[in-house]
Amino acid sequence: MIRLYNSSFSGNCYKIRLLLTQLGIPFEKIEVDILKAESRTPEFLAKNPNGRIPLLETESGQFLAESNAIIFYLSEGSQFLPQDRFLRAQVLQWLFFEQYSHEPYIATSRFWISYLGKAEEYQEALKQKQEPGYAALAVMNQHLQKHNFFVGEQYTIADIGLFAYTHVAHEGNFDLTQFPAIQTWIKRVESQARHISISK
Ligand SMILES: N[C@@H](CCC(=O)N[C@@H](CS)C(=O)NCC(=O)O)C(=O)O
Repeated sequence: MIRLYNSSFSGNCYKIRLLLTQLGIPFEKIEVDILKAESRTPEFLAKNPNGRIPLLETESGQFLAESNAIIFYLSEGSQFLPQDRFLRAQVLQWLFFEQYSHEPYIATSRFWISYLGKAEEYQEALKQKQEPGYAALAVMNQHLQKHNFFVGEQYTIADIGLFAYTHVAHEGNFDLTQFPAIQTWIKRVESQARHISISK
């Protein structure tokens, strides 16, 4: 059985849990406490030298890190990844956008505020995350004003990748009320078959 080295709070891990559930693929969750540096032990580093979760262990014992690489791998041949070459590249475009322009601002703010409870301590750094975080949300909102989903008018892993931290952006002090198209898209994603919440 597939194994997921997981943290229940992590949006990056949630991407994998959501996709595996929607694909109907059973998997074993192995909880890794990152606050106790369990992803930095020699045993874990032997599996992922980058010392981070999520980490997927395939049935044949191969290890794959990076959330968006994992969902790309798992979705191959499914309805969640288009066949068309250009649409596949657009999926990657949004997944790279998520990692470079979105996650470092929105996910990190959420981690400091809602997981570590250190809003005061990180006040200055949090302030600096606001502008680029809102810029990413504005790009998404603009796209979603004209489209139901991110790629090819169908629910794909691009939506899963971006949904993970966007729907909990308020936990990082980002206000989504000024982005009505994102709010509608969130409801659309949540209404997909076999959707599970981040707490599952
Ligand atoms: N780009 C990576 C980010 C992975 C990442 O930052 N994971 C965090 C939890 S969400 C982690 O493992 N932190 C523990 C550490 O850095 O020691 C991905 O998309 O999977």
